[in-house]
Amino acid sequence: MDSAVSDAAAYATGVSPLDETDETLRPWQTDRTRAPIATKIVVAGGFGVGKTTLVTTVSEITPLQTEALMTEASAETDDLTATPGKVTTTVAMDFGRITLDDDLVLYLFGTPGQQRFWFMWDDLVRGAIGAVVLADTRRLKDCFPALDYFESCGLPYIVAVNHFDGSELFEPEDVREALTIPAHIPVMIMDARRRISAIETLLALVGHALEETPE
Ligand SMILES: Nc1nc2c(ncn2[C@@H]2O[C@H](COP(=O)(O)OP(=O)(O)O)[C@@H](O)[C@H]2O)c(=O)[nH]1
Ligand SMILES: [Mg+2]
Repeated sequence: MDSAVSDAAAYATGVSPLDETDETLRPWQTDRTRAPIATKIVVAGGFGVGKTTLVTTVSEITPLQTEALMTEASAETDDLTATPGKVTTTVAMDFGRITLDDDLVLYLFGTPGQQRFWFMWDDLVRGAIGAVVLADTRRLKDCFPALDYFESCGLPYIVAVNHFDGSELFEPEDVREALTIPAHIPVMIMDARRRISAIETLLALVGHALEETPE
């Protein structure tokens, strides 16, 4: 069985993907007095924009992935013109974990991009503190549905442009204007393949979510 599928199967049978033996233990895993603050973050955006890449780049546990090989059956629904090298697609969700500052644990949930899986979104966002909406400047309109969704449900979000090699590099303010993003919402340019860059994006979201929902 393909490993992505077996991971998904383990998840479905209740074996937690956190029971990984290949990770180094974090202080909060051994010292009960250092209970971490655990938060849930959603990573959204159009098809092929880099959601799975971002979760995989930052996760300190082997990310749960539910990638499936794409077949010709999806040729009409999933547009591969901008990502011709893409051979798999996320059919349910991505899941990963990252500890920041030793006591802030982020659980990352990547949404499936395809519209036919949208029935899952209401479940995915439940309990989340915020969302990162990934955008690709070659296909900006692909992130409109995610923007609309978070606007309408009131979940704090930031926009992160995943800059692909060979695509034109825009200033955050140009992207803000093109997407009509309100001034108080951070817009960043990042690279989902670079851990530091992806972590900066997550920190920006955490900061923004704290501002939006003061306790
Ligand atoms: N050049 C470049 N390629 C990327 C970047 N992020 C993702 N990719 C590639 O783009 C493709 C789609 O990414 P993926 O994470 O599967 O997209 P998803 O559908 O949003 O989960 C993959 O082949 C990635 O290797 C990036 O920042 N730069
Ligand atoms: Mg994916």
